[in-house]
Amino acid sequence: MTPIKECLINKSTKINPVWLMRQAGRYLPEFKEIRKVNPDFIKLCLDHTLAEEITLQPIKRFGFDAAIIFSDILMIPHGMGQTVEFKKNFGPSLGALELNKLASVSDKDLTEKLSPVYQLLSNLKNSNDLKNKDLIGFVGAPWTLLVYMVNKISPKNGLSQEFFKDEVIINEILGLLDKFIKIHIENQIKAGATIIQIFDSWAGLIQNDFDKFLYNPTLSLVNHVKKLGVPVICFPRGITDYIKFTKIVKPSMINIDYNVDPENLIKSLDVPVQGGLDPKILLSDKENLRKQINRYLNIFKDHPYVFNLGHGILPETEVEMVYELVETVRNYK
Ligand code: 1CP
Repeated sequence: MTPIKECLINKSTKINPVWLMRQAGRYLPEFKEIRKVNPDFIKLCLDHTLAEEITLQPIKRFGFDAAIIFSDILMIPHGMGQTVEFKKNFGPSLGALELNKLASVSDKDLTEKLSPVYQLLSNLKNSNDLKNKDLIGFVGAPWTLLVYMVNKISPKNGLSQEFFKDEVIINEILGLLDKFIKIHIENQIKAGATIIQIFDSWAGLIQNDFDKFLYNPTLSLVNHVKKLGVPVICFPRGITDYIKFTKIVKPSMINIDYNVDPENLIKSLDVPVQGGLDPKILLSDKENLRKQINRYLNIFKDHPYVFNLGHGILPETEVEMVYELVETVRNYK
């Protein structure tokens, strides 16, 4: 059994598996080399040979307990026919939202357009580098994808006030997202994903209608993944009530963000936990890094816990610090 599965099943395990969100791409020099000569990000994600190499880069260096496929949450809008571009020093930029066009996309269209992602998973499934490790497939949660599709740029560059004006459109997009995300999940599992993680990176922006934007759509996906017999990790970044979230949504594991107080949380939490460490700690020094890692490991000593970060690893992270992180987690007693 893989270390993460052991953690999910055996509640008294002392194992602390480790992997890092956004471990593939971003900070590794060998990724930057590939990226330099591949300016079209979507095209790179759909090149299964290069995507396989990038997925395995962090595994070869650090021996993490899981590989997360090199892909992106915005592959779904791309698969649904909305243009997605990644601009240097700016981030994603999405094209016009033509509902009629999106509504006419069939299951088969999406599956065909994203077929290199599934090819990537089936190529990785039997890789020697992934013996006794999990292969993590992922999706964006409906809320976060809705934000990008309607806002067209990252909300960190501003969230349009027009956003909630047209309820009919919002409801229609949420319906389409539920359908297409489920297809993407199912295709990934069939191709070899052993765990699915749901990234709700902008969940913290939800101000009202939590049932409609957070709980109901996430629960619908979680139930779908469970029905397919695979564990599901939820990461509703920035929400204030993780306990309520886990009670309603019941993920197999919850990834906490770095604003959560782990000591307080653990008192009333009964699902396995992943993550928490502020990725900025990796930009400090080794002594501080060891101290902060040990703090999380001590708090979760008697709780099933997968070591990870409280958000994606930052592009400016030095490789040396990642070696230190893995060694500290592995040597913890
Ligand atoms: O080199 C580059 O310019 C590309 C950088 C990059 C990479 C490496 C982007 C652009 N996406 C990815 C891959 C990616 N994205 C993975 C694959 C595996 C990995 O890196 O480990 C995953 C899991 C994601 C998920 C993702 N994409 C999220 C959710 C997680 C998170 O960090 O919050 C989000 C929000 C995106 C959108 C996205 N992709 C890329 C950018 C610049 C953005 C926008 C971020 C923003 O709005 O601030």
